[in-house]
Amino acid sequence: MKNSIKVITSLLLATGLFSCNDNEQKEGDRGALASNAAEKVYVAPGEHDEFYAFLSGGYSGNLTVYGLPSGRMFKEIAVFSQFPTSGYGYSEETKPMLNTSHGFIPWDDLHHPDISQTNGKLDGRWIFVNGNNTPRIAKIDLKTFETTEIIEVPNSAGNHSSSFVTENTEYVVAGTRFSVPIPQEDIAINEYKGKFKGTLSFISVDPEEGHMDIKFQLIMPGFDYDLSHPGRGKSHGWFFFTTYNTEEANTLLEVNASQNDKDFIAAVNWKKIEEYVNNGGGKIMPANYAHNMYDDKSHTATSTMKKEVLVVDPREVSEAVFFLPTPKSPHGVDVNPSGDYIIGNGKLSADLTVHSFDRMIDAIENKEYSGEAYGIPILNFEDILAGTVKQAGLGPLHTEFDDKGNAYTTFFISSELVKWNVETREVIDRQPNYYSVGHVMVPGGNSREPFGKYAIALNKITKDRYLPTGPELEHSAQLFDISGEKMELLLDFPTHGEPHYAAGIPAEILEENSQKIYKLAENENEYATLTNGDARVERNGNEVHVYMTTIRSHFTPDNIEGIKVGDKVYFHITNHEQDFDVPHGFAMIGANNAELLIMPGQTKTLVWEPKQVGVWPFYCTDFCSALHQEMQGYVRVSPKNSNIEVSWSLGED
Ligand code: RUQ
Ligand code: CUA
Repeated sequence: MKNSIKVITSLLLATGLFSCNDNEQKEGDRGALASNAAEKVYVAPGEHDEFYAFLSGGYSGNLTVYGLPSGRMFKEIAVFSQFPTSGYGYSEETKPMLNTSHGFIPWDDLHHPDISQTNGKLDGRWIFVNGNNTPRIAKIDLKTFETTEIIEVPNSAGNHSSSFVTENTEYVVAGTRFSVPIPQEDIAINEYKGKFKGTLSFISVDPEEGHMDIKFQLIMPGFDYDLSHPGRGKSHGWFFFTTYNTEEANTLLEVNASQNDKDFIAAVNWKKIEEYVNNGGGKIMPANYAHNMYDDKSHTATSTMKKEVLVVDPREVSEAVFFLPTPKSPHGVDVNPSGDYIIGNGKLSADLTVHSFDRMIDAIENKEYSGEAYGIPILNFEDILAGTVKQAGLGPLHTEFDDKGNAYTTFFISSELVKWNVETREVIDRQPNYYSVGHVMVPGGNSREPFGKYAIALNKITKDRYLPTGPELEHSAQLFDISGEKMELLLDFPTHGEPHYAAGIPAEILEENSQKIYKLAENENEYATLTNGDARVERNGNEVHVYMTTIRSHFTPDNIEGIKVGDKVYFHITNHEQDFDVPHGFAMIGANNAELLIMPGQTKTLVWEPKQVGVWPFYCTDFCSALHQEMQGYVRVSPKNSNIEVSWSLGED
C-alpha cells in the first residue's frame, strides 16, 4: 500500500502535477488515491462497522452514535435535550431526567464522552458525558443506549473539565470552568480575585449498578479549570486538570488571562483525598442539586433533590494537590497509555509540554517547590519536564494515543493533525484538517489499550466541504487511517451539533450485549396495561387516565368519549410487541408536547389537555406495518359542564 502511494506520488511529481512531498499533498489532489481510500471505508450493504464511535453533540445537548470506518450515523441518544423523536423529556416518565435545582431544563451543552473502564481497558458498560451549562454528568447504559442517570454538580459553573473516568471507573470526574462564589452570594464581580473558587468534583460510580454519588469536591483557587484526564498504570490514583486564567482576571480575559507565561496543570492525588474522606475528613456543606435516575423495569425516572455535599480544602490533606507549571493557557491535558507522561497543550504556545510522572513524584518526594498558590505547592517546571515537542504547529488543543507509542495532537490555528513519538518527541507526520480541528479521537485513546487503527479529527469549521445548506452547516469530521507510518485521510463526514470529544470502542464489545426488546412480563410501570382486558379509561376529578395498549395494527381502546374541556388526559401506552425493532408511536392532535415512541414491552405516558370541543384523532407515528395508516382512534371532547360518562371501545364493533 505504502509503495503504491510512493509510486503514485513520484508519478505525480514527474508530471509536475504535484510539487510538494507526500506530507503536504493537498486533499483535492488525491485523484488515484481516492479509490484506495474508498475501499477502506466501504462497508458492504448488510455488513457491520468495526467500531462504534460516540460523538458529543455540543450545543445539541445529545450524543450521536456512528460506525467506523463508514461514518454512518446510527442513533442520536437523547441526554440533556428534549428529543421529540423518542419523546424523551416530553413523556411523563422521562421528564424527571431533566430536573435540576433551576427547575426543568430542556437543554445543555455536551462536550466529553468517556466509556467506562476496568483495569484501564474499555469495558463497554456505560458512557459518561458532561453538561456544561447547567453543570451535570449523565450516564448512558450501553445495553440500551439510553440515558439512565443524571447528577447535577453543585458549586460548579461551565462544567467543562469533565467527564473523564479513572481506570476502574472508581470515579467520573467533573471540574468547573468558571470559578464562582462558593457558596453563591450577591457580591461585586470585581471581588473575583481571592473570593471566587473553583471546584473539582469526584463522583463515585457504584461498580455493580453504576449509580453516581458525589464523593467529594475539592475547593480550589479561582482559576478556570479547562480539561482533565486520569492517570493510569503507574500514575493511577492521580488526576490532572489544566488551568488558565491563573491571573484571576474578571474582565477581557482574552488579554488579561494571557499575561502569565505559564499557567498550571493541577495534579490531584485522589487516592490520598479519598482516604482522608473515608477517615472522616472534609466538611459537609449545605447544597441543593438534583439526582435523576431512570429505571429500566418501571421505564420511569425519578428525581431526588440532594441537600448536602462534602467539600475538601486541599491544604488540609498534606501532599495531595500540586501545581505543574505549563506554558501558555493550556487547553487539553492528556496522559499516555502507560501513564508515564502528562502532555499539556498550551493554546498560545508552539511547543507541546511533556511532563514526566516519575520526575513529578521525585520532585514531590524531595519537596522541591518553586513557590505556592493559595497554599498549594508549585513544582519547578524544569524538574518535572520530560521534554518538549518543538514547533509542532500552532494552537495545540488535544492529544490522543495509539498502541505503538505515538501521540496525535490537534492544532487549531495551523489546522492539522500531528503525529509524534512520545519517547523521542519527534514529529513523524502531519496532515492538514479541513478546517480548524478541535479534538481528535482514537478508539480507546483515553485508556491503557488504544486501538490504533483509525483517528477522527473533529473539525470546528466546515465551509466548502459539503454542499452548502444556507448559513448554517453541520460540522465536519475526518477519518484517518493511522495504522501505517503516515496518516492517510480516508473520509469526510458531517456530524451533528458541535462534536467536541468522542469515544470509540470495537463493535464486538457492545454488539452482543445490545438489548433488543423490553420484556413485557417484567414491565413494572405503575400504569402498565399488561393485557388487553385491562385496557380502560378512569376518571378522577378532572384527571383522566387512559390505559392503552398497542400491537400491529391497533390501539386498545381506540375510541374514547366523555372527555371534557379542562381535563388533563394521561395516555399510558404499553407496547405489547415482543419483536426487535417494532416500536409504535403515539401522537394526539393539539397536544403541547411531542409524540411518544414506545419500544416493545415499554410503557410511556403523554399528557393532553384538550381545549376545544369536538372529536379529535390520534395515530401511530411509526410506519409499523402494512396497516399502519389504520392505526388510529378518536377522542370525543365535550363542554366542561357536560354529563357524558367516560366510555371507550375495545375495537369490537
Ligand atoms: S473542548 S476543542 Cu469543549 Cu473539549 Cu477542546
Ligand atoms: Cu403502529 Cu404505526
